[in-house]
Amino acid sequence: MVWDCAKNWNTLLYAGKRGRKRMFLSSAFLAALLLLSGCGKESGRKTGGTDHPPKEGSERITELSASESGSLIREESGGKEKPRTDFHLNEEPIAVNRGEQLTIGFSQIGAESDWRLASSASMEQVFTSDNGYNLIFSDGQQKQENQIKAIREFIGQDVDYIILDPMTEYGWDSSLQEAKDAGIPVIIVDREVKVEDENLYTVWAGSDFRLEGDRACAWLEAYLETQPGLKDSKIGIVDVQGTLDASAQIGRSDALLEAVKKHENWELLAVECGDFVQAKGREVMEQMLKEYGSRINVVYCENDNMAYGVLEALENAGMKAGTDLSSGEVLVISFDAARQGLEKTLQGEIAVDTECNPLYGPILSRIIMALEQGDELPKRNYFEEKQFSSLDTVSEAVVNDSSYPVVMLTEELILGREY
Ligand code: GYE
Repeated sequence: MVWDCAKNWNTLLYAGKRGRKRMFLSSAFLAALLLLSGCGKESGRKTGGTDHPPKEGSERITELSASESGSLIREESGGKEKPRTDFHLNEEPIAVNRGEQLTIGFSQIGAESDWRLASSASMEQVFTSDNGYNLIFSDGQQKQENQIKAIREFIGQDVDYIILDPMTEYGWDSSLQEAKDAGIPVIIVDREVKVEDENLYTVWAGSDFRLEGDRACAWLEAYLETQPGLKDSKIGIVDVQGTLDASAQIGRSDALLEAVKKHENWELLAVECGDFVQAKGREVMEQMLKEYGSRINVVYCENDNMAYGVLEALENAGMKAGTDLSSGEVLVISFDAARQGLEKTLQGEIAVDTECNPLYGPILSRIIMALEQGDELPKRNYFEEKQFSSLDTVSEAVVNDSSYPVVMLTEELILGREY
């Protein structure tokens, strides 16, 4: 209860320019506001949905639109996870009659991948002047120092909110402290920040990267079990990692390390960074092929663009991507589920593609509206995601006793997606 009250105080006092203007309010009036905001009684905010994915399988999921796949399903607050269904990517972005525009400073990482381009487009589609926003978009060009500079510029411009998609997890304490001192709320999206004081940002929304990795590994485990000829054979794996110290890399790499520990016959031959970029993915794969050649059975590739590079390298080396390991094919695992990635999955070049949804513009707009209204939001909010394959041999991936359905890809499904 005490913790809830503290959080409500924080939300009320920390709601952008309007929040700052409110700070002259007398403490008696603030106490009244605290009561109104739900302190002292159960919050009336509705939650619903489920932590566990539906078990109906591919049929129902094929019917869902791509945008639905980005619903925000889980909130984590006070160390507990609760279901949450009140933000959805498929809802209209909010255009409320505010009477004044909100200025949003958005620090984007760069343009390294299809995923990143889709996320920038989503922001630009939602944060328009028609929707009541003035968006200042800053491209960090793959450098954390540029992002820090952008935060400082946003502070100088006295923006209403800062949205940060942080390149790596560490190194944000001072700039976020400066934003806090200036009374500007910071929303972290996609990757996470690790800061000494969690109050330096208001809320985080993004993907559960560890779960993505766990689901990919669970799929591999289930697939190998369907291949009796491979039982107990050594499975040589290489990991083409994303940008080091980025949450997406950490979660996905950790999942693989853990899975390798659990399987005596899985051998992690090499781990190399391809920076989430196609050309680097190809280079790294070329190197690994030189060193390990046909010992490589599985390439665990931490995003689609690097997977495209990996596929080029395999082709140039005269090797075939596929799932028939006993005939020497190399099984490629990927993440993001961008359109081209899914096309390659449908063609069988990528065996399984685990979704990471970049269409977070509408969710951020809803988060901002909630903050504007003084609502209390959970600190951490996860997007719901799917997993796609064109093989029908594995219908679910099981992680920590939860079953996650694997969606059977169709051309129609790919065409219906937004990215
Ligand atoms: O997987 C990759 C991008 O942070 C989730 O960054 C994001 C990752 C995504 O460049 O394609």
